[in-house]
Amino acid sequence: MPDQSFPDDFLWGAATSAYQIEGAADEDGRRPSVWDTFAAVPGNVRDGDTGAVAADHYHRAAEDLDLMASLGLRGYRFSIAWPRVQPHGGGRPDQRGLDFYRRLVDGLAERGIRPMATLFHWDLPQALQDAGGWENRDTAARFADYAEIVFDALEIRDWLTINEPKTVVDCGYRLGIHAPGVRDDARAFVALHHLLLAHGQASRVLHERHPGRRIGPALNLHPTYPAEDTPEAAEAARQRDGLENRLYLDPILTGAYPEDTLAWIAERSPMPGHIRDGDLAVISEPIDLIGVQYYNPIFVDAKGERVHLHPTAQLDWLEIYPRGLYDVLTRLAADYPPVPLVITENGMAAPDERGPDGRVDDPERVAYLRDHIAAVRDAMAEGVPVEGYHVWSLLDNFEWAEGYSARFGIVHVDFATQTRTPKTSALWYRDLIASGRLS
Ligand code: GBH
Repeated sequence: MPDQSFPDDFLWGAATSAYQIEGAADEDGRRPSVWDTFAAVPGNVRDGDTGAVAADHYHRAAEDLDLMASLGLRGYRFSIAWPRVQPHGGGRPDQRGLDFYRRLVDGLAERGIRPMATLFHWDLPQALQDAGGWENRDTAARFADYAEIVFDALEIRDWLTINEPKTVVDCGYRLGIHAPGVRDDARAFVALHHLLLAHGQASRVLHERHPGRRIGPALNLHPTYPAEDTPEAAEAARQRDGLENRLYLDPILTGAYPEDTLAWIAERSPMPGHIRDGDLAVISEPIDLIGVQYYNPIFVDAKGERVHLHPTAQLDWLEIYPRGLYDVLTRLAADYPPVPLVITENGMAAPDERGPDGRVDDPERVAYLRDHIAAVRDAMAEGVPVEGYHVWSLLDNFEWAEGYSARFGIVHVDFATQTRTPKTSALWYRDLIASGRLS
């Protein structure tokens, strides 16, 4: 039986993002982000839900901090809302927005919880979208300005740049199911290049201004596998790996786009023409950590179509395959230069409801977390440098196009009353943190 225990200093945390929990969309000077605009259009979000109130965290941060402490969390990953700091996407910051995050960071420090802040979790100021958004190269420069403001204002050691550039590209610009709702490959990959440029520029700013602090991207990685034992399926899986993983990992970690994937993109997008001399040196600014986000594998058949070979959670993309997390972690260690890894998201959705006894029992989530955390431990046993694990999510929240119908929290939120109830999984996680070992 493998060793069940984790190092004493393992960072056990939980993650959230601003638009998904804060609400208070019009308060303290905040102006709309692309998600306020997108969610306001009927048909874009299930049931017409928006993040206007969400989990009301902006008004309940003190209570939520106590909740984190009661679970024994050692780390908390949250994101900063750019439209609170620079409501119009540029210029002098609004101090009220910064003060909210200063108080949050102070509250974490008082409780001995380590902060990890994401600069951008999809809530681009609408004013910048009106100027072209990520298709406009200037947005990367605006992002570096914004990053400098928050780096200087907040006493935080560990930072993440862009949350899941791949999801912005795929869901926001190819499928059109996330803000800004574009369905155009030509535009999507131009946006991709500028997202990566923004990542690199902000990372440089941190290193120049705050040596000793750490920064990296938060990448959703999807291990790809052939669904059948044919050379065609193997080749389809290799191609798909380019679009899912190497397209993000290679430029950041090795300073070059993967040639096969870039050739595929060149047939669909003017993106290669937007790569200027020096861009890849910026994009490959050395990083101090990789935020690894893992939810599901991708199995493809000979035609390159995704097929599901395992049970799925509430959302049909959420095929459950814990071994995929082990494969992602060991692959990073084998194929790329060594960088400390932090799991910045992992979790599952369920339509959890409070039972008559007032409790919320979520045995499927307990099993999901247990099996994925065991996969992390297996990778660590082989020497993969994983520093921590953040469950997605601390609270039930606004699940983007799914609205409030999909609950990812280990803590249930009754959105009518904003009552928080730790689910069985939260109590299980609390016990795991306290003991430091899976049993
Ligand atoms: C993460 O995204 C996000 O960082 C977080 O905000 C979110 O709440 C959490 O995970 C749970 O979803 O192409 O129709 O099959 C996960 C992103 C979600 C991206 C599913 C790809 C596929 C939708 N992934 N999506 S579809």
